Amino acid sequence: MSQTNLPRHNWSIQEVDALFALPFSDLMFQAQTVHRQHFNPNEVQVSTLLSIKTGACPEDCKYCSQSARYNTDVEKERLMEVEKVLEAAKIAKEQGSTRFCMGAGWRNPKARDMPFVLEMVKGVKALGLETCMTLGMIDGGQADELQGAGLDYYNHNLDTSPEHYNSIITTRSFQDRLDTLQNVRNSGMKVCSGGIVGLGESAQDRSSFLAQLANLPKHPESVPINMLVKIAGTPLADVDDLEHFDFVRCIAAARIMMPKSHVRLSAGRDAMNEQMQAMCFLAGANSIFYGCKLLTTGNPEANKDMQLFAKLGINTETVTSNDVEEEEQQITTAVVNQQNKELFYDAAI
Ligand code: SAM
Ligand code: DTB
Ligand code: SF4
Repeated sequence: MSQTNLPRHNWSIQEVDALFALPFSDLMFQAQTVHRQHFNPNEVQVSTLLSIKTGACPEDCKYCSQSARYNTDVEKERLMEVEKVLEAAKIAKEQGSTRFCMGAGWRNPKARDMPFVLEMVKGVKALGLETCMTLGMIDGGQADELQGAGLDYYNHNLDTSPEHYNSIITTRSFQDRLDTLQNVRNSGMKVCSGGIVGLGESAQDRSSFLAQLANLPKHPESVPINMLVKIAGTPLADVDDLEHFDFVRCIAAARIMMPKSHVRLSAGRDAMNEQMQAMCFLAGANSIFYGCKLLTTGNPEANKDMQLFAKLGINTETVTSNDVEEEEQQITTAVVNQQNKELFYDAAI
């Protein structure tokens, strides 16, 4: 472990390999030690995800249900109306979510889409929720416009290692992704960036991918680690499963390498039992997507998550970056945490 508590930006792939090679218990101990230096280990941030524009995407990401190039079951939908998005955001807030993430199946937003997207940001923000969007590649001007409308986070994943990247996506480059992240940073928005494991990559690819994230000039504030959700009809529909312990190791390594970032146990929870999810929290994951749907695939039911949190003594994290609504949000979260405990005790009796 490093001698100082300062986040580092000079990880070599060999150093990351060495983390992965540690005995599981030693890696978990390091990850938990780092986690407790920077976070309350019994708090998890919860975000709700909504697909505001689904399918017919021109990109060729081999894992994705929304690419127009593969024959998947996803129904194409136009950009949602602003009012419908705000209705979904209100429900997410009532259920105790503190951040609302809106995703679009786009290569990049077109000029004609921007006014609608900006209205969505303003409306969701006015509800007292943190806002996040993932719309594909954005240029500097679009990043500034989104920031100006009140967007707190922009999600854009590196997805995998630079070495494995061309086997997964050919319609945009790894450098394109770095450029979008730079535009987001320059605008002053917070960066949400992570990737997917279980794409058939090697162990070395996982080290290289995490080194890329940790060696960014500033660590992303939020790091989603997705376990591939296999989609029928995509080229990765039948790829071999990733060993679950290797997924937990990725979470632990991300925690150690990006000590102050929220590490999100992202897609793939529906295929994990409670014990596996608990192990991810022990490894330093402290954020989840909450609500029964991700973008096009399923996620555990909200009440299941609340029961799991109650069993583990986990509270949902309150919003700290939005002073105006903070008090109201704390009350909502306190109520949800209380309901959470009651749910558990009811179930236990
Ligand atoms: N179209 C935009 C883009 O690609 O930047 C935004 C939406 S896209 C669905 C956001 C991210 O979701 C992807 O970069 C990928 O990391 C993740 N993702 C997509 N499909 C997934 C799947 N089947 N399993 C796990 N993660 C997935
Ligand atoms: C991220 O890293 N994971 C989310 C979010 N960013 C946009 C998306 C997960 C998508 C899972 C597959 C689906 O539901 O289509
Ligand atoms: Fe399109 Fe995003 Fe899916 Fe790639 S990941 S196909 S860009 S929606």
